Amino acid sequence: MNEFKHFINGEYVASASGKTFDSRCPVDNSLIGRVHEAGRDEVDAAVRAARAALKGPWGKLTQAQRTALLHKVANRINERFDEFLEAECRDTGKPYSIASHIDIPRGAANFTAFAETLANHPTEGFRLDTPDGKGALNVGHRSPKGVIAVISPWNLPLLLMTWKVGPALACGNTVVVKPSEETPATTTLLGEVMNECGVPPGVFNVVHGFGPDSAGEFLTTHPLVDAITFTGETRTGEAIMKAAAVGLRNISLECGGKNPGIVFADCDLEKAVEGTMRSAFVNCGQVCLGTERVYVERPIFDAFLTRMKEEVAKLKLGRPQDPQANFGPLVSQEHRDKVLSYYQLAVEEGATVEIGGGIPDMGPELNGGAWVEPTIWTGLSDDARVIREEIFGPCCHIRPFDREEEVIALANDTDYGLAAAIWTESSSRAVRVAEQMEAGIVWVNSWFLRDLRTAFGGAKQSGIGREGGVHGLEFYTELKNICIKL
Ligand code: NAD
Ligand code: 6OD
Repeated sequence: MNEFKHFINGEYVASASGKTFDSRCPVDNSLIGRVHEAGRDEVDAAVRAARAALKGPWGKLTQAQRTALLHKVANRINERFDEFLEAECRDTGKPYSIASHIDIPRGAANFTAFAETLANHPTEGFRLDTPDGKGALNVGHRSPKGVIAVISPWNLPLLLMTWKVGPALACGNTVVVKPSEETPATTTLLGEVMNECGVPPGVFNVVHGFGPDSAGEFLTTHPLVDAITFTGETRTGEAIMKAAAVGLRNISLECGGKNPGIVFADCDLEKAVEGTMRSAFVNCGQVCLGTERVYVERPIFDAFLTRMKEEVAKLKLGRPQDPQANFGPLVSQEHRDKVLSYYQLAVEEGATVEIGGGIPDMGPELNGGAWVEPTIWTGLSDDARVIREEIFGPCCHIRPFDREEEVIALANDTDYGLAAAIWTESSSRAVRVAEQMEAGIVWVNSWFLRDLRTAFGGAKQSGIGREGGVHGLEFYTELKNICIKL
């Protein structure tokens, strides 16, 4: 039986209360292990360990020494690649073919990319003229923000956790991570890697549990936490923002989306189909950047829909280890209930189910898993709940449009503003439309193509702040101006 304990001050510790909860594999609902649930005491111990490490050996390292350690961490994740892969796929059910390309390599790369980018970024300097003619020099100086609480989701567990832990540590902070209750494994395993690489105790801490009245709330309300970085649902982001208001702590919020894909008649049809297939169905549709609303210019609407249905029919559902499988289950039974409720709602709201819409028969060994069919709808009105609310499942609605201004208005008609994908072979149209998208990230003729030097984050209810590249510096460091009178 696996046991997932907290990782505090370099050691694995059980909950003093003895409270645990089950971790189940969504492929077949089998039991993976028991997860210890942190109470206030474990969270307090983790935060205090992180505080002590700030001023201890971690705080005394040079930037170059920290950078070298973070490279070591990335290398060690790659050396233990198969263990991370197996743990991630057991927790999430995602195919090895996907996690071995996306989750684990990016989990490692998040340490090297940010260590390099942040270490090499200059601060500002200004020479000021003064009445005595001698002048003054202003020099920007960045110091670590302090103890950072990292609250992460279940859809890309290692990738999205290290996406925050990497820059936090590169900037000299210490962290307490609260991974999703659904996916505790890879974050727990990272503790071992930190110890193997000689990262000082207390720099990286992990507490397990749920959100309200559990580890998430205890961590975000802890007065010795200096800032909170969060990825997850918009409603949870609101709760975290309220918690952060006490003590005026800084926040970085990466939240939900209801992202549009816009397919113009002058696109390369096969490219658009391939990209939209990925953006709607990869990771079983559980990607915040995924496309749930597809708008297709009328002359190619029928051809696009036909090709999409052909490609959906070819998706291969199967166990993570199956090399042919490119489509796994949803993360949990609870999430499956939510997605299936939208499948039913779509029908009630008048959708035509073009393909899917139900539960696949996976056979006796897998029918207990959280499987749903990949699904395409047409025919919904623009104010349908299925069009307006984030579902976070393998489904999209495809609607025709006639004019560029019309589709820009439709794409922006949402409370969210995370991402958009535009498919066109006209570069001037691509730029014109991209500039009008109310979103933090716009892809043209691609999707989820990530350059870690670029800004990442959402507009409107998709988040607050930008991370990635040097943009994370604003959140992960405190910028001080030192003015020297000459
Ligand atoms: P969630 O908001 O339910 O949970 C995220 C984390 O917050 C979990 O660790 C959870 O335990 C914790 N949490 C919940 N309530 C809390 C509280 N009151 N206080 C402190 N912590 C609390 O999200 P999820 O279901 O894990 O992930 C799916 C959602 O995440 C989707 O909405 C998706 O769009 C979003 N997401 C956004 C991005 C992005 O970059 N914008 C990336 C991935 C996922
Ligand atoms: O690739 C990334 O850096 C990133 N933050 C991806 C987010 C995916 C959301 O599900």
